[in-house]
Amino acid sequence: HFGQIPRVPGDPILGLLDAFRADANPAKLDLGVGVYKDAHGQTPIPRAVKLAEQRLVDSEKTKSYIGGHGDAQFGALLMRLVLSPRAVALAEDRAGCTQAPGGTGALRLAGEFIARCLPGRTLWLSDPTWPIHQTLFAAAGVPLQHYPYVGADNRLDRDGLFAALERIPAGDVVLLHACCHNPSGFDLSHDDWLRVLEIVRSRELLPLFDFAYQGFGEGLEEDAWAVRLFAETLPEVLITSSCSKNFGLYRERTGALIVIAAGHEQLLDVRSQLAALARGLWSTPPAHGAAVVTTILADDALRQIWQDEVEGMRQRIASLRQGLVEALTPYGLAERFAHIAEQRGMFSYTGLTAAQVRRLRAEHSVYLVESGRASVAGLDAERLDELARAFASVVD
Ligand code: PLP
Ligand code: TYF
Repeated sequence: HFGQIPRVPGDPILGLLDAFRADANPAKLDLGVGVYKDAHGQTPIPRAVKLAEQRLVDSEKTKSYIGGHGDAQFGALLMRLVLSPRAVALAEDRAGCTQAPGGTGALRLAGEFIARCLPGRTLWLSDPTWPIHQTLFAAAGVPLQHYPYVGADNRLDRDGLFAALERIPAGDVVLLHACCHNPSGFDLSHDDWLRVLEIVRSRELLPLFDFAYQGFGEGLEEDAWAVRLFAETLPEVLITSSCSKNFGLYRERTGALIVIAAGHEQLLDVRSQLAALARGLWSTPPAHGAAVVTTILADDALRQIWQDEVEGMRQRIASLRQGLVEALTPYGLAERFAHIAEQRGMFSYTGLTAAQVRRLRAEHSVYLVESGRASVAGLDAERLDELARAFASVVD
């Protein structure tokens, strides 16, 4: 039975948490996992979530199963948040939402759908991308390829990106980070997106947007710009939306796969397949997180509280980015690390090498992913100078 089972390595990002916890140095700094932290180093439950949960305790009447696509009201409200209430695909009844356990569940469902219903199509991922993309799409049996995204100079490789997209075989699927690219923090400009759209349209590619950080880049509406552009222009789009970060619901596993099809009948065909695939994965999705999101989005007062909280998180991260570059100035490193202030979202590709990251950890108890990715959302404004000093001591 279990005697011959090989041991495999753990999650490269979540594994950092264990190493961090085991580190006895009181001056340790965790810039590993992408989880938002407030000024007290806590990952708080947003006030809007607490208020919604209190209401749910009183109003919830059953714990019976929700359907295979999840809660319909959640789906309707989430699609309006992502696509806007005025989206053409909503008016034409060709957009549908399938609730899933987190963005990860939605991505896995998308992977199963591609593997089973679009056989032979290759899925193109950015290089680099969130490492879990590779693992979960490979597990679903989807053939994978990469397109360039960040160059050797640690800058967005626009030319490499466009050239590679132009060569993708017609009909293939291309995964695009809607905003706040994980791991690099480099996002496309509006002009870049228009160019990507042109290539996707002319090559007849199917875009799959991973939308895990709505609200963390420029704002809730602004961050949906690319998704909405594609959704308004193309007949078919896939979007995985995660409520983990912007609602602070991480462990409640709340997300969805949104499908836009060419017409209502095609949408029903696709949705029948998604329900069947989801049945084999998790049967029906967890209800609590989606009920919280529904309660917040359906209530003007709660929604306002939540929007202000998301904006607060976004601004805090932006000011930490600025603060870190300022803290690096006395060390003559402001220019070298200026990109940290220009990147978007929770993460920054610092440009530090794996060897430098290992030194940061061994000599300063500062934890980054070996790729040089720092979770800016985990910084402490009081300790930016310490961090700058640590950076200065490991760079040449
Ligand atoms: N996609 C990206 C790029 C992410 O960084 C994350 C983060 O955790 C997810 C998807 C999925 O998040 P979750 O499954 O926690 O909703
Ligand atoms: O990239 C990150 O840090 C976040 C959190 O298996 C995360 O997306 C990391 C690894 C993982 C799940 C979530």
